[in-house]
Amino acid sequence: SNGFSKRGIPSEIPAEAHPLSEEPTEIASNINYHAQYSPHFSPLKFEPEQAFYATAESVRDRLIQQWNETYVHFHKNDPKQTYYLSMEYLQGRALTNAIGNLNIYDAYADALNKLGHQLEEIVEQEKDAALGNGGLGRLASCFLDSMATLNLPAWGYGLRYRYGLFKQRITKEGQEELAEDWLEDPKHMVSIEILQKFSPWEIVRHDVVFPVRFFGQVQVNPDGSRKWVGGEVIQALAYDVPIPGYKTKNTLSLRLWEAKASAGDVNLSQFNDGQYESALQLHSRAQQICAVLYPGDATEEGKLLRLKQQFFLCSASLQDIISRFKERKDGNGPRQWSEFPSKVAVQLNDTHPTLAIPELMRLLMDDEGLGWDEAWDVTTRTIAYTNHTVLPEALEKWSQPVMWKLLPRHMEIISEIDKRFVELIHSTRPDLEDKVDNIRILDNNPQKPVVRMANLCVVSSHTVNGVAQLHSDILKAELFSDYVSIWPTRFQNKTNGITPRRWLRFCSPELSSIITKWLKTDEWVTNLDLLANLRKFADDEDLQAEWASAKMANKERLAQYILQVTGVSIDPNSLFDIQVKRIHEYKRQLLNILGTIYRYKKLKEMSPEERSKTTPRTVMIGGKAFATYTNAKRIVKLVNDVGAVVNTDPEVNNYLKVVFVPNYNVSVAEMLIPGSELSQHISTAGMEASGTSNMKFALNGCLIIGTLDGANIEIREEIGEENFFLFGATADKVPQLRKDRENGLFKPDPRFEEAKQFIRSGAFGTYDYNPLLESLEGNSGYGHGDYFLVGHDFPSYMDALAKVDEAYNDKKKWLKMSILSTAGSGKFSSDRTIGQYAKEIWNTQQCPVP
Ligand code: NBG
Repeated sequence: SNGFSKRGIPSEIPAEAHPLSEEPTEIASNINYHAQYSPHFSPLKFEPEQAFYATAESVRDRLIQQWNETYVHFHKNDPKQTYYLSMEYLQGRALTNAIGNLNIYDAYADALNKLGHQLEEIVEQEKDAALGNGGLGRLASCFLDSMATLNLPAWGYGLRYRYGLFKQRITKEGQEELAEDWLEDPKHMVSIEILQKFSPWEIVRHDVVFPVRFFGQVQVNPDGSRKWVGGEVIQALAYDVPIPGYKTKNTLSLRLWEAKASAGDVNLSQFNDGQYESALQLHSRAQQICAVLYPGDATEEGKLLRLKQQFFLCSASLQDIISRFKERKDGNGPRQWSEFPSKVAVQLNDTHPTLAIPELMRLLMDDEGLGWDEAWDVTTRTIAYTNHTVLPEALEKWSQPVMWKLLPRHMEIISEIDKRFVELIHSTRPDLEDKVDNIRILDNNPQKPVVRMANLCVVSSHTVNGVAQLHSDILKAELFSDYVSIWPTRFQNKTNGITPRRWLRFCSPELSSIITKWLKTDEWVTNLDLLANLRKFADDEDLQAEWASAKMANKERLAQYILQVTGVSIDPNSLFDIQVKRIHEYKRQLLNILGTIYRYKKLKEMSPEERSKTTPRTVMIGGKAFATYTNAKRIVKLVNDVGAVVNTDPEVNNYLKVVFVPNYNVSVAEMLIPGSELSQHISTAGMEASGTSNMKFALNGCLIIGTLDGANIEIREEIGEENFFLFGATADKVPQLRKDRENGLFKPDPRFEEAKQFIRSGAFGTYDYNPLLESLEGNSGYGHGDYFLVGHDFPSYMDALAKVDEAYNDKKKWLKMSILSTAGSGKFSSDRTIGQYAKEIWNTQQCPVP
């Protein structure tokens, strides 16, 4: 011991940098090297936290090597590249994924052993990079993994938020939000000797900086050309996060922009006069841009900030894309702009990066001198748009006056696109004349003039896609039906997928080795359709026994975790029933908890004898509620209140436990999903565009109780309807059911009334749940009158739950269903999804690094 810390680096291991060796001893030296020479900590300490950073930096050496090779290879071969623009990425932790993809997991485990550490413990030190809200951000991260694994030339672009998605703490009051500082932990304030804000995975690119303008005015030049001038200019500085593919050299970049003021923006004379704040004004305004992931947009300031973020991402990314395009000249001098769409595919992840459209037009016309028609042709052949929701509140609309102020040149361009679209309707589609006000881009309602971002996307993209078959059908039949009649071939479906690396291979090594053993190959990790070969063994007793023991190990690990974070002890022999996702009324966590309440009430009424014949169940619900979404927060509180009563009720708590899993995030999901047996995907039909956790659960052999919504439909098709617990109204019936309800034709099921009454009786405490219960009553309308049809679907939901109990009691049958669920999940690999985007939207080809 060196006398400075409990644990120092073993002195017999030399500190040497062997960045590429796969020998555990050499890796240990390399980790040791980083522990001593990367100046984040005192070199005298080597506790798990320091060991994590040193390990991550050692892995980063390898990533940088491959990443450089990939860049050089792409530069030389000049393939068409995809640029994925997204305001969100939910990367989660990177260490296991990186060493898993690089195929050096065991070597790192050995190396750390030599240094006196356990890899499992080191992995736990890493903070989740939570630069996203939910499914949309996680999808972007799965897509990056697949693009790298499939050797596709691509870049991800996003923002380097200082604070990602908030951290959820559960108190007696319900949910509390805390700033989530993924770049540093408050406890580091004492343990980091040289304090820096950093993530070990990113590479700051001081050589990649672009100016981004806000406000200002449009200057008209003598030749009639226009130029955006004045206002304020903020610098976008690139941070690159290497994205390794699985067992390939190809390593892509997720380029995150950070906003900075330039050195010249300090007003030194003001500063010297003691006016520090105004001297540094632009610095502080620049800092605001990337400060938080989703600034509250209830205020005008909040809206403006969010719009600035969106533009910042679009402008910096497009300048970068254009400079790369120009850099790669062909043999005959500079490239023709008409070639741009054959070198560049830009994918907009929802409408958040819509401003890429007018920004590309502006750069082409005002900076590069193209005429309107040429610029429009290039833009529309380059841009494609993915829609992720039909919920009205998620369809972005920006105030025209705010846009004119912040982005005057872009508003000119948007107005011109709008005008030309209206002219097109006038001249070619008189039949749509009376609809033109709804489908044009500008909504000129004098009370509240807005720009409709989804309309701008549809009009300006070569391809528009939904994220599951039902969702894509609904887009075509409803939201975008008029555009379909104008451009029938523009619309496609791309059913979402998930990466099998993170979501099975690495999060459940136990189940993975069983699969590899029975399939006699591990090729399923990159060819997930091979899982179908498990079907023929679904009845095999040996496989079933191995399957059951892997599940049990994962359940025990999960039970440990739940005990640690909630203090509630759960029984690994009970049925683990999980619903985890953002809390939203349409996702119907309320239906789940009402069903659970009814179950509790019935258990209470039973004799001990009767009770002992029931199927013990552990209900776990987790997810974050948006900070200002009161009904969602009431649901979180209700689940916690129910848990507090049920879990301490000695009469029933051997048969039912109710746990709210706090702070649900990617890492928590990696723990929950492998240990799950039943998962709930119970949205009102037609409202969940796809869902992606349903795919993760199914892949891990967890059975689904669900509605015919989003990707549930396709999952059920693949794994067989006998292996899916279906209930609820179908999407086509929903509008009529809402009308019926309005006309007093809805007769609530007595069980539904009983459950609600039980809450009102004060069984779960004195908190006022009336506002929540009232959302289930009264006149129909968005957000009230049971718009989400909880009452309608309740009886069929209870019947489906009863079928679950029955199936679970037959262990062999359940195991078979579980195996068939995994076997039927091949379609839901994001490799399949990305392969389809590449072929059917981007027209890009693989470009593997030799
Ligand atoms: C979400 C949908 C999910 C879908 C993901 C990814 C938004 C706007 N949409 O159903 O609600 O799985 O996108 O496509 O976050």
